[in-house]
Amino acid sequence: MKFTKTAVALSAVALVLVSACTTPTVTGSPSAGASESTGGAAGALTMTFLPKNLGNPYFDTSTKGMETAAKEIGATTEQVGPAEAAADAQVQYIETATQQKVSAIALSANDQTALCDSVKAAQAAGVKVVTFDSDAPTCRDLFINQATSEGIAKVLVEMAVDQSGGSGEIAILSATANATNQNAWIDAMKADLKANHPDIKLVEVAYGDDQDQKSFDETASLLQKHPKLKVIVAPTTVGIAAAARYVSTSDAKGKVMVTGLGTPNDMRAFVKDGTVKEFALWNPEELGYLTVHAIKALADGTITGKEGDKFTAGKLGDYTVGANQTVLLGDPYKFNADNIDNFNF
Ligand code: RAM
Repeated sequence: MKFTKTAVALSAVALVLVSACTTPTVTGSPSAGASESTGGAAGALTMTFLPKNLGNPYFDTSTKGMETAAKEIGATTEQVGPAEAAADAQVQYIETATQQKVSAIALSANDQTALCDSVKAAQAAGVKVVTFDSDAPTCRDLFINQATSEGIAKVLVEMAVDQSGGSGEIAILSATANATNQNAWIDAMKADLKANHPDIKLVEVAYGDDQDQKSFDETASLLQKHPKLKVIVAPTTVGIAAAARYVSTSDAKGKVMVTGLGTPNDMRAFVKDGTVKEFALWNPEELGYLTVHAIKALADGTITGKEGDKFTAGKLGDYTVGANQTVLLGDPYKFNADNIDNFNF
């Protein structure tokens, strides 16, 4: 497993060093076209990074990992993306990258299938499309998965069981209703709850759309509609931070626990003030770093996406492509009052 406490603490140090000496390119419009050369020679790889949305600390961190790996391999990179996490808003960026004939697009897909026409057009023009974080399983060349859906769901359910005492009402505050990743995790959570925790009742799945204000408002509404609620599980870094902020200053503090997937830097204050007992995540910086090394391996023919293909991802070491053209980063990790100060992302 790559995501040990030591590895993350070291990578947090690396993150500070990296951010001190590079300026990741972030452009908000497809026509802005400002790209940053990371030192690539003629014929070097060019990559467009397209997260679900800009301004999300989770993707800021994955981009740092991507930029680190791009420097190592001499690739030229550009990050683009919409302000709101919507698939139709991502299409224009895929089309622009296709016109620019970049070598590859690293995409966190806001929908399983809605991007596939533009993804296929990119591929027909010779652009590799590699999803990371949130997949478009029927059309991409490769998916870099942070952890299995079952593994993520298991950790989320474990925390909900622990924080509810094993019975009573819980609710989920998700990202967008179409997000491939959250929907897969929620389906796996429902299966786990049904099979193993019949005394826990999932009363509602609400959607904050990975927007801070909408997530905050949906939290208020969940608390109002479900007075017996014990736990809000938000499997989104934006949602969990907004839910914790709401609960921390409301009467629900101490009665309704907030858990899910968050970044340690967003959640630290809420762990310290008792709103949050425990939450989980993987290392987004490592996810970005692995994605760029996988793109290089795909572009230079080291891997084709076939199960069993092997490549080396720089300092993270060796990886093997699994079923369905998927590369797995590792396991999710739990953060709580005992360990949160060891992390800086
Ligand atoms: C948000 C996004 C992202 C997800 C994390 C946990 O930042 O929805 O896709 O992986 O939360």
